[in-house]
Amino acid sequence: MTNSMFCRQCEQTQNSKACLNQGVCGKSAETARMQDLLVYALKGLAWHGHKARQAGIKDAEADRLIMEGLFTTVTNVNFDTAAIAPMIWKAVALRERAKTALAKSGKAAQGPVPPAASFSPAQDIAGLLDQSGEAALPADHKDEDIRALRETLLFGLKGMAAYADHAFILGKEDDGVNGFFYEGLSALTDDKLGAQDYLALIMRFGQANFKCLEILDAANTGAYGHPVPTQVPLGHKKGPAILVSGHDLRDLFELLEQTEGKGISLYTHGEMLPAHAYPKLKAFKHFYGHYGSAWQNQYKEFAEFPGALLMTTNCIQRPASSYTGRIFTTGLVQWPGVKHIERAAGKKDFAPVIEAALEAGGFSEDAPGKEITIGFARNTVLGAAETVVKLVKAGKIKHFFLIGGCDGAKPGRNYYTDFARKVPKDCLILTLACGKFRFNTLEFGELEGLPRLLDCGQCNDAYSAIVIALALAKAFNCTVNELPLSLILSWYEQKAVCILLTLLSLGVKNIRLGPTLPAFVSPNILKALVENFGLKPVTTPDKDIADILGVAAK
Ligand code: FSO
Ligand code: SF4
Repeated sequence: MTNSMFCRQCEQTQNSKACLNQGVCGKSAETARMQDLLVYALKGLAWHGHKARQAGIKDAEADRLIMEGLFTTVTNVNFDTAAIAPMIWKAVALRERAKTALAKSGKAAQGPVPPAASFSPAQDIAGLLDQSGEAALPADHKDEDIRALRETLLFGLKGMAAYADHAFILGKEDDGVNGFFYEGLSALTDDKLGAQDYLALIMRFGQANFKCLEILDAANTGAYGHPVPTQVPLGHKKGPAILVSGHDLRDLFELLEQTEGKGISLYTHGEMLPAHAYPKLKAFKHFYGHYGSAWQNQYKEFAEFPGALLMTTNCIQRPASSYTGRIFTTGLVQWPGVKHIERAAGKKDFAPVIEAALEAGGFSEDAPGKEITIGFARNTVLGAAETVVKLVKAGKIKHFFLIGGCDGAKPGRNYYTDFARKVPKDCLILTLACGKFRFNTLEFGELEGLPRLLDCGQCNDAYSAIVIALALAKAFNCTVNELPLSLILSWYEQKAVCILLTLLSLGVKNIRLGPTLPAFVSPNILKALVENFGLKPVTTPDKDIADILGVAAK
């Protein structure tokens, strides 16, 4: 067993190249290797499963494991090596089930079987870690462009798995999306495929992910209603408190139900902020406000929060000793030693979280603080579409800037704060995901009665932003690229990768991406993205705004 690893799936990767001994995110080499082996086992399951699906044999348990397994390997989700091993054993068992079912149907796979689809996993953690070398990404292919394309597809699939998992939890899935996981993962083992094949597959992936975003939107709005404009206090209320982070609305809903009438106030952190705008969530009187900013500030903000902390999804960081006793994880997010709340018999029992909140005592006084307005998802914005179109035609709204994406810990993200500040007063800003914490408490004022900053929601709500852009294009009888709209995106982890691929598959051009470009994209693939899609790295706010609006830079 060695202590080496190779991971370059997120924006904060070491030296913008790869994490080789320890993840900048806190992921140990052991966890990274176990995650590589899980992805390898999932590719093997997909190889047989894809053939089984083509023969009309489906397996709902395997669909679910692929989703959960891939989501487990997304940045800042699961740091617990021991918790990952059972998923590998299960993937191999389901792989064998698919193989047997195929053989019984008389359609057994012919020809050579890739190693990922035939390996036998060790039965203990040390043995699995020894095996993980063959699953490491550098061993994947000798051609750096093929490796880059395979990683692009894999990371996109990981992001889509997160969205599919959220939708599934609320009772929505799509067979085409489920099927694409098998096709995509299985293609990652096919040495006959060349760059053009992967590029075509990546474009089809973008379409599959668009469908996945659509079912997630239907899941969230179906369960909790369409978000409405909502004022959210950034201060606090006297008494016991629970802070909920991550993206999972069902966890939040169940916790709200279980805390009702107990004198505890609930607060959101990071990506959970948009939850305040959903009618069925905001109906809870004790769902009070938002505390703190984005995920990378949790070390300081969680330490200062005088209550219990619940992580429903990424991004978790190594907990500080000052709050290890009052932080909990649930769903796929896990950290060794942190108490995990499982779903049992269809229900999550948050009693330990509630006890920890009561024990911590909470805030000693009321301090409501500033308020921010959120809730500008597709339903609300499209409700005002007629007015917006008139204002654009009258020259009163000059341009739309979508400044969206993830926040992160590396320096250089002030670009997004400065950009938002410098957007001319006759332009509207749309935003989503945790990158907005760089500027969402600034005063942007109004433009012709519309707030100049429109918060569409989580990264999970990217569908809303895309639907708004498509509806505006329809209203103006033009393409999205002809609209007075520019996309200024910040990326951090693999959900951002899948959203970017969806935008490219929809033909959206001239996206500006930062703060740095992905380390997994090779120079040739980057060249192709620049030539075909006009993808641009961010430069400086002044230069980029001037370039977009066609005026001289200050
Ligand atoms: Fe942020 Fe983390 Fe939502 Fe990501 S909290 S960085 S793209 O997991 O998911 O935007
Ligand atoms: Fe490094 Fe990012 Fe991988 Fe963590 S997820 S090990 S920070 S590249």
